[in-house]
Amino acid sequence: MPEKIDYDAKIPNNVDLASDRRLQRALEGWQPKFMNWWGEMGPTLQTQGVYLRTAVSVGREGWAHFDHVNVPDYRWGIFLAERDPDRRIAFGEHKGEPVWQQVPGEYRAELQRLIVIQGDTEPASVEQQKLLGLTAPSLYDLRNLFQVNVEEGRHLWAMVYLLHAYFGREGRDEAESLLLRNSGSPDAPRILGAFNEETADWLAFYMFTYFTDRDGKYQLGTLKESSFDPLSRTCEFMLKEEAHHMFVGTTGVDRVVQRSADLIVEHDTDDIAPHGGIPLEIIQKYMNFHYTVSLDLFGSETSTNAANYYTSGLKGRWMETRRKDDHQLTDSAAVLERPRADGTWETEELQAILLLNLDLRGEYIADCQTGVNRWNKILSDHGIDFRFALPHPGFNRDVGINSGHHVTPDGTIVDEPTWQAGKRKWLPTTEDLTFVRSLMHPVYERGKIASWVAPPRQGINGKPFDYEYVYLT
Ligand code: BYC
Ligand code: FE
Ligand code: FE
Repeated sequence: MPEKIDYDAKIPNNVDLASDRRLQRALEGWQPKFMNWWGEMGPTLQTQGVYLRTAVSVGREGWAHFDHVNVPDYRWGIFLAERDPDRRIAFGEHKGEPVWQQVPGEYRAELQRLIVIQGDTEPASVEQQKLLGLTAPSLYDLRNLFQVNVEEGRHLWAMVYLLHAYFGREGRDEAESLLLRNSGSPDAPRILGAFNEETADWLAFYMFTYFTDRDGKYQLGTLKESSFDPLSRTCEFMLKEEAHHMFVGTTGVDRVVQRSADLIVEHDTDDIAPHGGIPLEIIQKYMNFHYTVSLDLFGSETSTNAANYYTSGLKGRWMETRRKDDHQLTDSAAVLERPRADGTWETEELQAILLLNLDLRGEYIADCQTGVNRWNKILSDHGIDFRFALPHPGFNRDVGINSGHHVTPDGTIVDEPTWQAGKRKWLPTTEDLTFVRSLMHPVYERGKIASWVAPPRQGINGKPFDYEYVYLT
């Protein structure tokens, strides 16, 4: 199994593409379509070079190389984590059998669907973030935006490789369609709801990379458990890149909270808008929005789709191999909290295998809480009493058992008028969005930063904050 990445090839790869001429030609046919899509739907801001990380190896150490590159010349490639020749299926009815190197006929449709859904989110996020380069708060942030964008582009490549290599003509058609749907398009929208929302400002970008990229982490984590080994190995490598996206989100929100807290202390008032800061209530509303649309990405709490994926061995649980049970779940139970029409919650016990989306969502929620704790620590260190909180998982939901119910952030089921009256307090209003947008001005002098966010503690790859991360014309 070749481990070194061939950078002389048109499409950098470690899958020995050169040995399969048909596949290579098919992917080289898709490549200019990808470049057209990038040109039209990718970042609006043109630069003379961005200090980017490019994958050069998939090994544990030193997989990345940093240098200024012209963004359209980024080497998008196909990189799978190393193959474990002894790997066996860890769950479901095929548990213990060797993993699959080809797609079993009976699971073809389901696997293709999972890969298409995953692939659809990657270019969608680039489209959502298209305009952000016009208003970045610093060159450091601008660089991080481009880094996230090129890697989401590479994640699209990762899924397109699987479609081309393993799903024949249908797979090639799906690969084309991934470039034809567009975020927010009325005729051909992206598949999942959250990926049709605008990422209209940088606070939204930090929230998106914190909450929505984190859904990516958990979904990729379950696909990494897949019995279809090429999918597993692709996801394993994507997860390495994904860590940086979440870093951008975590530290981005840190820095906004830090700046707001500094301004509250400095001016001895919560009303920091006149001082160019974002009030804590608005940060909380953004959190409520991005968290809840991300919860929708886990699908319905009860899902026979998810149960079938599990039994067939297509999609596992988070940290499947570390779980201490039979990895088949044929007779385990789990509980679900369901809103009732009379405004109370009922607890229902169901087969665990029907509640796998809920299981994954639970892992995700616990992880999200760690961010909230660190943001609250910033507030308490400043002697500020305000505390951020994740809303109840029933709040503001469009997918699953809570859709069609009105649930407040503290978990009270309310009627329509109460919901309408409360909404302004819980979710960003047009005025809030307009205000945040009014703060978004590009700050592209080295070492300078916008009014509403603190500088990062550290730069990228050991470089200082005032490094020239992006060459502008
Ligand atoms: N919007 O059994 P159910 C990332 C549909 S993010 C619209 O509840 P299932 C990234 C569903 O398709 C990670 N429709 O759902 C982050 C089904 O339709 P059918 C992306 C939705 O299948 C940032 C019906 O409702 N990866 O990587 O168990 C930047 C009932 O389905 C939605 C994946 O999602 C929705 N939100 O679970 C860049 C992994 N939710 O069959 C990238 C692959 C459900 O009735 N996807 N529906 O027509 C999956 O594993 C599953 O498809 C889902 C849904 C978890 C998404
Ligand atoms: Fe991604
Ligand atoms: Fe990501």
